[in-house]
Amino acid sequence: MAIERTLSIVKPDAVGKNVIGKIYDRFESAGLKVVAAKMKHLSRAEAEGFYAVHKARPFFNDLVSFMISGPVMIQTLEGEGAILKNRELMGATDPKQADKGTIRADFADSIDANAVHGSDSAENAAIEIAYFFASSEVYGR
Ligand code: RTP
Ligand code: MG
Repeated sequence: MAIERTLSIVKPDAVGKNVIGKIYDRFESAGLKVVAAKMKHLSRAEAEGFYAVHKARPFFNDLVSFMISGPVMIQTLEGEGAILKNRELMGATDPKQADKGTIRADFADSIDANAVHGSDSAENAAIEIAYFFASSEVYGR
């Protein structure tokens, strides 16, 4: 399988619960490497731009308000099949539906406060990584 990069965000609920390190351990234990990282308190405009694909969805305003409710930890992950691997580690969007042992099953409280974001396709991964990181800030292979 090819080496890929994906964009991951530890959302405000998980940052507030002090589990950044526990979530990073899931990535590293699965062979995903953190090749870029920054903590940031997003502005409303930054969060709206990041989630622009969801603009027409009924949950858009709640999603943006939640994402700016506190700082987030943003990282680029690199590894074999990184996009799908990260989605598997995260678990289903709604933590009640998420498989045991996934990040959302273990750390998320609700479909809104669901601990992590992960890119869902190669195309979106490239867009999302470039949204937060200059190429000079990504230290991959
Ligand atoms: P994410 O983009 O954050 O990695 O999550 P995802 O792919 O699993 O879910 P997505 O469909 O992209 O939705 C983005 C975020 O919006 C919130 N959401 N709420 N109330 C609802 O029905 C609903 N659906 C989605 C979730 O917080 C989800 O992570
Ligand atoms: Mg998504």
